[in-house]
Amino acid sequence: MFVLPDLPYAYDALTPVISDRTMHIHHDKHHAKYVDTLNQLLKDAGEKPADLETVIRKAAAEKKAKVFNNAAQAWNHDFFWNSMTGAAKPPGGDLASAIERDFGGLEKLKSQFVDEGVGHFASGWVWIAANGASLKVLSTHDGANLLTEDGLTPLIVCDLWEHAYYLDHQQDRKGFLEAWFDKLVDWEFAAVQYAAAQGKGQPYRYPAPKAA
Ligand code: MN3
Repeated sequence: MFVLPDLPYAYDALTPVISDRTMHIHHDKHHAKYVDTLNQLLKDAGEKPADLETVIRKAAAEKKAKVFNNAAQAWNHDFFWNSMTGAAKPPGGDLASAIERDFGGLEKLKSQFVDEGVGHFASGWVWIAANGASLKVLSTHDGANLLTEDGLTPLIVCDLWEHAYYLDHQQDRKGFLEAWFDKLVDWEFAAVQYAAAQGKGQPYRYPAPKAA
């Protein structure tokens, strides 16, 4: 059984950009539902997978949409929680140099990230990813993520589904993304992912399942 990991901070750590109420609904209801549905689907199929990453790749290859959507959404949400912090510091080291080299600075990366998220039609996710040392901004639809994309390691992600921002920002996706980028990105987490993209250390993995 896959678990619903606890948030890596308090429910009110991300205020005022993301309220305590949004975090309770988003984590305790939305994220929990994806995990529960996935566990039920795996139980019905008699499967006991060792890790969520394998489930996602296998479901994508076998075109099992329901398993894929729930597994990928479980993964994406935990990755999203880890992409944020209530004590954000600017990027440093190699990652800061790469942002300067590939985008011309943090403000330009922000513009590209916000434009990608605003321009993304309907639900999905906006990512900063690395292909080896080089950085890029991209978005994926519905539950899709980068585990099925060869060579791409995600650094951070932001949820573009309306449930992520509607209570706090109503229809203002742009305002949400700007505030999110300025106040909440955990660049230290991104830096660990960036090192892993270049073969230094391990990238983020969803917590291992527990016996039922
Ligand atoms: Mn969500």
